[in-house]
Amino acid sequence: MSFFEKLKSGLSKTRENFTDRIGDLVGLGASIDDDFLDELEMILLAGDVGVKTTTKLIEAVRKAAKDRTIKNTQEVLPFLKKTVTDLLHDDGQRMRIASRPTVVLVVGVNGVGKTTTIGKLANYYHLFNYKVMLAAGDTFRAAAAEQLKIWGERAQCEVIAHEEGADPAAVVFDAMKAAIARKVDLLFIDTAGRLHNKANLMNELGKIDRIIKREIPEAPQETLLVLDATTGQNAITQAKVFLETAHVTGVVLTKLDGTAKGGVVIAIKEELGLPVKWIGIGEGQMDFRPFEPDKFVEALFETKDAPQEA
Ligand SMILES: Nc1nc2c(ncn2[C@@H]2O[C@H](COP(=O)(O)OP(=O)(O)O)[C@@H](O)[C@H]2O)c(=O)[nH]1
Ligand SMILES: [Mg+2]
Repeated sequence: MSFFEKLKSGLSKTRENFTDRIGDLVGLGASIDDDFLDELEMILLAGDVGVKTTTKLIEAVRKAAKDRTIKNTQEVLPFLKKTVTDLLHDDGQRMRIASRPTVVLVVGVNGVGKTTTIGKLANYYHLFNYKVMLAAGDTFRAAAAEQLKIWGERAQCEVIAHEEGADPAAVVFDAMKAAIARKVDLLFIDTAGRLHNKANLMNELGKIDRIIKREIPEAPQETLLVLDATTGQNAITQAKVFLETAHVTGVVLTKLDGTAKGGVVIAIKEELGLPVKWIGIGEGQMDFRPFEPDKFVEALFETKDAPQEA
């Protein structure tokens, strides 16, 4: 299966719940009136696109209909497709790997897929011949470091880890020293997500940040917030807490495979002002790609009865 096929199959539930329903609505042949827009709004909200983004999209359709940019309901889907693609475009999409080492801090709540994401990132950059190092900053469970070591072996990169219960800041300190000494291109730092409250989280991330900056003042160059797509709009709520505690530069949206809540991608950009940089569409090492708005929208909006576009 090509990656696009895989993306399409991963997004199939979202498509059924979202694009196909829009397709059905459009198929009814009604004009673009208030009833039509209400229905469309319901579908977008049910697709986890979020209130703010949905309102924006509905207003765009209303205006386009008024301007006669779109003349009938059949033109609504292509119009939405283009509007969503435009919304998702962001110059900051790509990860910047300018200086050596580029430090990438990975944050997010427990279970969203941080460690898996780091493993996939390590593999991805290893394939492009970058020298990668991993830091096991989640010291709450021995299993967390073990999991990271397995990923590290697969990607043939060094993993800096301490024993269970160690201070994450100490792991980060060692990793920073090692990354500089061994001239690695990329250092990915895993963190624990099981922090009970915001004060705790701020404290922990603040400490890690100070340790990193002591070695490299402009690092971490990237702070990736990992969000689980299956949680839909809750992911947005979670993200807001992290935005208050860390300088997040982008989002990794995991578990897009097998969820109907893929519309949350659109909400992330609009409601959080953050680019989605990577997406996870499975548990395997290759089930991971840079987020490309065009391809994503193409996969999302390919309806069962829409003609194939060249
Ligand atoms: N289906 C699917 N599962 C994923 C994806 N990313 C991570 N997982 C699974 O989610 C679970 C939690 O992942 P983990 O990396 O340990 O989360 P962490 O607690 O944030 O480090 C594991 O079972 C992973 O295999 C994904 O893109 N798709
Ligand atoms: Mg983990």
